[in-house]
Amino acid sequence: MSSQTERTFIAVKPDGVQRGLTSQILSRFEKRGYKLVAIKLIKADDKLLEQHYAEHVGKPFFPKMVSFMKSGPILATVWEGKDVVKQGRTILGATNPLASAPGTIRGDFGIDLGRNVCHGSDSVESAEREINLWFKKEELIDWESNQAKWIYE
Ligand code: IDP
Ligand code: MG
Repeated sequence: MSSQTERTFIAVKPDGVQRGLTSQILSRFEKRGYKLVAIKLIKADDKLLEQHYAEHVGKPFFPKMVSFMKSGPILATVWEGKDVVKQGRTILGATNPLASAPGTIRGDFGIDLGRNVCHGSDSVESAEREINLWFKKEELIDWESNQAKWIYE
């Protein structure tokens, strides 16, 4: 059971929200069988983005990336389920959409690296850190899915 409580942070970036892709992205995680435990539309500020992308601070692309991430609302979500961090990255596709397989979100909806539609945590540790950055404890909802017995054996 505990393997089913792994969580990941998935965000639809401003390009994905502007292009009306949010419902399709949510749908891919829902249909796979993952459980939504938090969701909100948010306009990120410099502080949040510098913490979120701490590993990229100082890189040449960083200022442009931050201004893009501040250019509109982001749909922030948390999903729960077995192996959801790794599977979430697979559902998103490769960082560069041109290297992403068709069938992935970036492979289906993106072309340029700086407009790759979505974000997903890259490890269980990053997921925990990012979830705590983007959400307050009380925004994470514990609930039992009636579908669980049809998804897990
Ligand atoms: P990830 O989003 O797949 O985890 P990261 O390497 O963590 O990829 O990079 C964070 C985001 O920064 C990417 O999703 C992409 O939008 C942007 N990015 C990464 N490298 C570059 C670059 O060289 N030029 C422009 N944007 C970049
Ligand atoms: Mg990353």
